[in-house]
Amino acid sequence: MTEPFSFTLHARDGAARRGTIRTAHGEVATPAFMAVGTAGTVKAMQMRDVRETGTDVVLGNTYHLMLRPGAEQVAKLGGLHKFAGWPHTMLTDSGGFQVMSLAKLRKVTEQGVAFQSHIDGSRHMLTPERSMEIQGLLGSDIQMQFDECVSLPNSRDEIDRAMRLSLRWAERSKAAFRGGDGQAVFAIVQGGDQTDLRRESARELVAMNFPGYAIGGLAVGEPQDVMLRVLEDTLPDLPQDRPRYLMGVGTPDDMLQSVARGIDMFDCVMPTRAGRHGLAYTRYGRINLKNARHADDPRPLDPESTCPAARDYSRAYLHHLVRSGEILAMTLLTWSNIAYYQSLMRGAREAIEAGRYADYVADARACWERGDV
Ligand code: PRF
Repeated sequence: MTEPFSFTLHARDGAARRGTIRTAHGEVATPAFMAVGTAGTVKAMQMRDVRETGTDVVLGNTYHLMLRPGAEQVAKLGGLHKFAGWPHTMLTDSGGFQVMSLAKLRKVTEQGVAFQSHIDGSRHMLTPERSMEIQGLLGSDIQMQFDECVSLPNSRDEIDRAMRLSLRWAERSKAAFRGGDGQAVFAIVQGGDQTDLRRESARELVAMNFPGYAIGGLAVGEPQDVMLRVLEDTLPDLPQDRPRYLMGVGTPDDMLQSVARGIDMFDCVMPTRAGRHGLAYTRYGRINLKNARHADDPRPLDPESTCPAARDYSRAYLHHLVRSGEILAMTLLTWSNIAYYQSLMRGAREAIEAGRYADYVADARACWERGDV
């Protein structure tokens, strides 16, 4: 028999938390960065190498997988873990956020969202019930409620409307969730940049007693100080004994600042997307390998990294690969970026355990700013 889904807190340093999530497919050390694997692949990577970076969770998307190859097809082939070759914890997003950014001719009603596929124009409907059914067919360990995220800045009326709709969809998502042992459905707090709406959203969701809570509707156009203020307003209303997940965030600095305020989980396309565009995230800050100044540089991205991509190839060679449009450039930079994000989180976990998180953040920032030249 599988153990139930659980979250254990091991240590605290200020508001920062060090914990372990247990799911049907293993343990997740928090604070955690989850690698984005939208269509059942962490683009350009083999799962073996993703795992080797220290990744505990890969994230899949309801929206992409329902359109191609289809949730029923994935289920027929044994579920997403088996299909994608990732036997560890999988989290799936519920689809609404991706519908809003990718689909054509979207129409939001009380029932759900009707839209046309960005792939072939075919018509579909996502509702809380269908989203949870799809996430069940995919078999993910952590499933997200169906919600509506609005961009910022936005009118208070619009933020209010989407937050209340998301609360009603949270109820319906929870009722439709069919997970077994070791699986869980998380709620998503909305409310834009409005403190009172955020707090109302959080309190209503807590009353529904979810096993985990996400903060949605951030990193959607607002400056970092607004995002951090919203976290400070919202997190005290969430229970200490449940994991908190900040969706779609962020830069290395966004993550360290959010951990300091009590966030446990992140996902972001930044390390993977940037890696496909010639950008490296390293201990020494962001390095644009397209830049001619790297053409003669024999140094690796980081000689002390445990990641072969960061340690075993010169910047001159990576520059050459990027300039030549070689596939290997994408693989190596994605790999190195994920490895850096994971090392940053590993360091955060160790620092929280040792009660020196503030120093850890100050040191990381100093190193980004100093660079390596
Ligand atoms: N809701 C969902 N997924 C998301 C978001 C959200 O608000 C965000 C916001 N940054 C990223 N991914 N369901």
